[in-house]
Amino acid sequence: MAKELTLSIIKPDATRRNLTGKINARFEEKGLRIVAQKRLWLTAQQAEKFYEVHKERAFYRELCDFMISGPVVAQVLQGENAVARNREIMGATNPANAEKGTIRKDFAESIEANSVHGSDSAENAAREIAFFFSELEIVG
Ligand code: IDP
Ligand code: MG
Repeated sequence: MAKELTLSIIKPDATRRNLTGKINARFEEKGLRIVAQKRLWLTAQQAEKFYEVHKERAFYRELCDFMISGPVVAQVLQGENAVARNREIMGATNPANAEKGTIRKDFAESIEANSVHGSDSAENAAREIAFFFSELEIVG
């Protein structure tokens, strides 16, 4: 299968606990390559736009507030089947349901403060990558 790209975000609960390196080591150890990366503090408007797909969900407001509570690290991961592979490495949304050895099982604080975001399809990955990065910033 061809190499694929996916968008990953290390969320504010994880940057606050200085877990950026530990989380990135999981991706690298499991065969994904970080081909673009930036640390930034999202504005409310940016968080609302990024999570627009969830705007009808009960947790939308709270999620946006959480995502602007501290810095995040946005990154593009590259590898075989990267979208699905990243979702496996991350684990289930709710850390209580996440498999042993996943990022969320080992690091998440709650269903909301769950340490990482990962695109859920190739189509969403393309949209989410374009939200944060220009083509020039992605170096495989
Ligand atoms: P995902 O991040 O595993 O793809 P989504 O359903 O896309 O999960 O939800 C986006 C984010 O919204 C989650 O990662 C989590 O931070 C937050 N979230 C999801 N469900 C809940 C909930 O029931 N309560 C509070 N926050 C939630
Ligand atoms: Mg999602």
